[in-house]
Amino acid sequence: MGGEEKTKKDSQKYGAEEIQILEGLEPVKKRPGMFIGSTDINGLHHLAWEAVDNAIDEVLAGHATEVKVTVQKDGFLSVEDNGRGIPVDPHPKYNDISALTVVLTVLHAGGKFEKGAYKVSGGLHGVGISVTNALSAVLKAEIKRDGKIWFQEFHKGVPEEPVKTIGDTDKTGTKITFKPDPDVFETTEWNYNILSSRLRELAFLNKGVNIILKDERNGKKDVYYYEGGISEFVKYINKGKKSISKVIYIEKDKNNVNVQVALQYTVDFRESVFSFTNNINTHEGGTHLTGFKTALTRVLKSYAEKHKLVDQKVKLSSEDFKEGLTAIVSVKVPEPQFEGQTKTKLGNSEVKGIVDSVVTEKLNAYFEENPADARSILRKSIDAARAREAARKARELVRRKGALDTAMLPGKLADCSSKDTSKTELFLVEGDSAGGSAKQGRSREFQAILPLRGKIINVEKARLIKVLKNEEIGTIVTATGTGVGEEFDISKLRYDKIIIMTDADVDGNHIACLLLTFFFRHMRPLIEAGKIYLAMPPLYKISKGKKFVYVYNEEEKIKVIKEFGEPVNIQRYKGLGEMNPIQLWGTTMNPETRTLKRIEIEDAVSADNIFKVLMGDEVAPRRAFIEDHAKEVKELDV
Ligand code: 0RA
Repeated sequence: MGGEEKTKKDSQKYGAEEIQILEGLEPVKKRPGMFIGSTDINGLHHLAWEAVDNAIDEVLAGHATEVKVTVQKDGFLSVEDNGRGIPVDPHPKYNDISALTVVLTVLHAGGKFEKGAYKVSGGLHGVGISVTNALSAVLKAEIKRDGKIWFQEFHKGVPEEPVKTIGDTDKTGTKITFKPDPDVFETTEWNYNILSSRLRELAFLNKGVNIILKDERNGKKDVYYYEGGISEFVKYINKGKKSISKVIYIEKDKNNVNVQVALQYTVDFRESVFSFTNNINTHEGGTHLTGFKTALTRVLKSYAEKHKLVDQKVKLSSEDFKEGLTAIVSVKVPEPQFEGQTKTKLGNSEVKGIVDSVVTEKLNAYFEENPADARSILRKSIDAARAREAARKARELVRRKGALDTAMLPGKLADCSSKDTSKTELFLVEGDSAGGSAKQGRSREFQAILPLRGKIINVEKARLIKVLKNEEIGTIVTATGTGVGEEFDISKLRYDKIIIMTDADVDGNHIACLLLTFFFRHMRPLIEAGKIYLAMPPLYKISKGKKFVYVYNEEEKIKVIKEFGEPVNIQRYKGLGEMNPIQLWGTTMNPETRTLKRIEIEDAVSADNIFKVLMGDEVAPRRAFIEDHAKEVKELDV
């Protein structure tokens, strides 16, 4: 409110053009979501991406070598590059107001100075640095050029005073320092993980760019620089996996489109393919990805035929070339068209043919020179074709079971009586004794219990066919009702929440991770829809006389002991099985008092990596995963 008042008062000093500038950012302030997607933590970081994209553009144009991002202690974040510096001279179209002011106060003014140079920013980002300015409580621009340091400060997008000089310098560059507006954002706290994974990704996607991330809140620092670009991205994703080919790197400019592809096969059974357009992760794929897959399939198939590597009985399909494939497809397109539900699908039809022809040409040449790689890839693809046929049969079996309603539900399942799937919950419970307590303690109407007693297969280390034959997995799939893999259908989900309830110990964590990995690999939409939760059983019961409380972590324990005053009686729960049905209900299952953690996985690249690390033989990272990816949901409104 105060901001609006001020705008009006100040505007009396300005002429028509200045008023246009002052009012130019109003749409952004009125509807921030339209410009940055949301006002949650993702929208917050979007402010940084606008500034970073501009700095990266300056590097890609060949004028800068370095981008430095610094999180300050006071909520400010700065983005600095050593490029030419945003021009500060009077802009004739805007009544000779400094070009810097125009860039920061006029929507989409960023690219108007230079025609022809193609900007990589676009699509989701690329709304311009003026949006960052509009949604910042304070933004300071410091420009080094023409021997001087130029400075201008803005409050909620409104300049405090015209651009001024504050010193001399022989350097050039741009530094934008800003503090997001707390009236706009749900949170204004910068998240190091979000910043670092995106900056690392940008360094992979733009080889030779030097990106420095510093966090002055805790002294953390990371430097990202990859000479090999996306080849190193593929190596990073494949770290710890056994490869069966070298990393194959393809790059070519064709019809104004820059095509870069890096791929490698490993002994894994999964596919990890990520595509990008102008540095934006095209989650939904598009023409570049189609072009790549078409070419890869055609080249490998014709190599197999030409060298008589495959007999008549096996029919290779594009599916079979996915197994163990890790690839990055990155294109830079002058005028990208983004389509799809989340505007992350590349639509430009010409790009399909361009990528197809570039990949066909280079891959053919590569395999002629590296026949050993071609042969080991094809050996794996032929294996996959044989396994595919077997998997089809196995899937059908599971589907047939799942399709038949309650009559075919697994015997171990204690189902709930309500059919209202907006309220029902399925508890996956470790062990028979805990399963028994849960069955007795539950709310029978809305809560179903599936005790898991057998061994859960590690899906990272097995083909789908074997996964589905695993009894525990089979019963989970049947109970949820959705089917699995290609047949997966979330509309058939029989529960609103699927809650993993395991002991709070090493084994319990391992089982939770195995289940999460399965959901991530084969029923990912359940995670994306926020349907998967972890139950949080208490670690201790602390009592003194007749008073007692359950505590869920070590911090709480210390607090309660202080509150009660020593001596207190501390009972440690080693497992769910130690609680009687009433206790289990009260502490862990009752929607009115329990705490659940919802599993959220935002970034597929890092999640992919995490699961790989997680399901290796080390125990420690599992705990870290749960901490990082589970968001606490207190359910007070149920
Ligand atoms: C247009 C023209 C010129 C520089 C820039 C844009 C520029 C923008 C940003 C945004 C962040 N860092 C930047 N660095 C440069 C300069 C034209 C000239 O010097 O002739």
